[in-house]
Amino acid sequence: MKSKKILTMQDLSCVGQCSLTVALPILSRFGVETCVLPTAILSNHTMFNGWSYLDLTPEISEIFKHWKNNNVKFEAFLLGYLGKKELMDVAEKCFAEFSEEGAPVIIDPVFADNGKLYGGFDLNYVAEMKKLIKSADVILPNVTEACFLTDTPYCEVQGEGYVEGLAQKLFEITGKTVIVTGAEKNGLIGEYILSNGNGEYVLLPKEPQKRHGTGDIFASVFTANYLGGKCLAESCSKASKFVIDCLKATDDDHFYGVNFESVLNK
Ligand code: PXL
Repeated sequence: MKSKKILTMQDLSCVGQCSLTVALPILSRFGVETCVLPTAILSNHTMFNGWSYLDLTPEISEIFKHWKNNNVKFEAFLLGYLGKKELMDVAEKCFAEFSEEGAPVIIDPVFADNGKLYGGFDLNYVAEMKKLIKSADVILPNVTEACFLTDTPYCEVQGEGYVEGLAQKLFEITGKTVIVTGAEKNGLIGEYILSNGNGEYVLLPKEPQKRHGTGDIFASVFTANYLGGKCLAESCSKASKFVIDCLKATDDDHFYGVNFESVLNK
């Protein structure tokens, strides 16, 4: 059976097990033909102590020129860390020019966690992301990103109705499927899915350890399952279980990512 051809647009961090270095192997392993649009090359992700950053935005118009000449089209899009607000316009152009009819756009906004923006981002970036998510069919913000995108104060303890409220506000912006990750309920953690007016939690026991790149892994496994025809809840559940297996397979002193390679090989 022919696999779906996806374009994933995110940075290439040379070291750090995140963004393209997880999306490409995971999507490919799940049988999805994966094309990449690297937005920037970083020496390592931004949780390390300093990083180099080569902005690839100027190259992208050249890339698009050749794709256009060759009539390249994609059947799905997965966006992760972009890095610069100018890339949001580039992303819009990309959907407009290179989309097969009905190709779903999945956007993980990737700019914040634990109540804070990642290094290098500011509120202008958030404002642009608020516009870009209107082009998505599915968005995958974590709770912090959902707060920034809806101008809601971040609360470490998620009270009754808090995540549902965030999802509802995001639905009012996008009109499409909203999946808030890192949602907590009854001592469990997972996703809150709001789609076609129906809200649903997908929850699992909380893993004590936290590692970078797990959001990117979640988005990749989710996307692979979703494109493979699984429903939203099952795609979330498979992706969460995959991330938990990765965390369990990772040594305590491996600080910058997770050992997803061993889980992919199972
Ligand atoms: O995992 C998200 C991510 C992706 N890319 C870069 C990052 C981060 C998170 O910090 O710094 C460059």
